[in-house]
Amino acid sequence: MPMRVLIVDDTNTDRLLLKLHLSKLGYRTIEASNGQAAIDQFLAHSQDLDLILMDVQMPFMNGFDAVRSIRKIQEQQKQEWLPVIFLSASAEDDDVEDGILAGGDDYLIKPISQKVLSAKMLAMQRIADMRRRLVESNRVLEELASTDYLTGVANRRAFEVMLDREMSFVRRYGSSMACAMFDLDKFKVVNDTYGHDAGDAVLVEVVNRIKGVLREEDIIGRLGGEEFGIILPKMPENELIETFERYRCVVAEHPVTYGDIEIPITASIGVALYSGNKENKIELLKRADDSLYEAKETGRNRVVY
Ligand code: GH3
Ligand code: MG
Ligand code: MG
Ligand code: MG
Repeated sequence: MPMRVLIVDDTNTDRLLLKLHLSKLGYRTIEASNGQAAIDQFLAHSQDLDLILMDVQMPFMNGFDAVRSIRKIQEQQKQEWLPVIFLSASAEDDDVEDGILAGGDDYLIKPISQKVLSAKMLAMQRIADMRRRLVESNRVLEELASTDYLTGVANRRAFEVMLDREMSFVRRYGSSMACAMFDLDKFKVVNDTYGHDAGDAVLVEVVNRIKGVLREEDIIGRLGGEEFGIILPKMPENELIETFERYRCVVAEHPVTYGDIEIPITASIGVALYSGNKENKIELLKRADDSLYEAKETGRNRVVY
């Protein structure tokens, strides 16, 4: 997709010349004839805009003010940086400095050489591409850093961040939520009997079964090994046991098929209810873990609240 450029200039002929020049070079263009119109165009097209060429002297709102507003909007909306080149009749050092301080990336003095403008635009494009790659690789890294590799659910770090967030929702809005620790029973035996790969397949299948019965807003994370955390926001106390019994059953009711072997599997679940007391996430998890311990002690394959 060719770069899309917003041309801002109050002088019709200047705008037209730029437009012709850029079209010849294969760029797509949109236009505005003053600062306020430039902001409007920016708001309407910010998803599909690669560069702004901004005149400085314009009625109503000058180019510097327009760019200051655009930068503020971008910051508030956490948008990517959009390159801006000022095109100005003034060659004063102070104006060049003001332009860069206002958020411009470059400042060219009119009359503009078409060759220089093309070269500068290329440089801007290069920087914009680099930024885009950086933003994308940060996104990928962030996802990797918060996902469990085997099962694809949140890892412990990401789970705890979400737990913190859900707990503060409860404190703010006064609802209640469930936090559970979910641990496969005698899983070491599964590994010892069928091999580690079979164990991995069981972990993946169990997670898929649980995900199949979770609501959209529910959260599951792998806390370690064969132990998972579950958060059920807006969960009333009287539905707790019934809900987690369903999760227990969905694991226990059918063995997991691995190749031509059938691996029976059960899980124990320790549940804690959170209704907004002063506990932190570690203390809440500890309560769930205490319930889990009790579930294990009293025979496994059960829910303890
Ligand atoms: P309990 O009912 O008391 O929970 O017994 P358990 O055997 O499940 O518990 P224990 O903590 O003794 O053993 C957990 C086992 O889980 C041991 C470890 O090898 C296995 N495990 C942990 N992570 C993985 C994994 O990613 N893949 C596989 N295949 N096994 C794992
Ligand atoms: Mg002007
Ligand atoms: Mg276990
Ligand atoms: Mg365990």
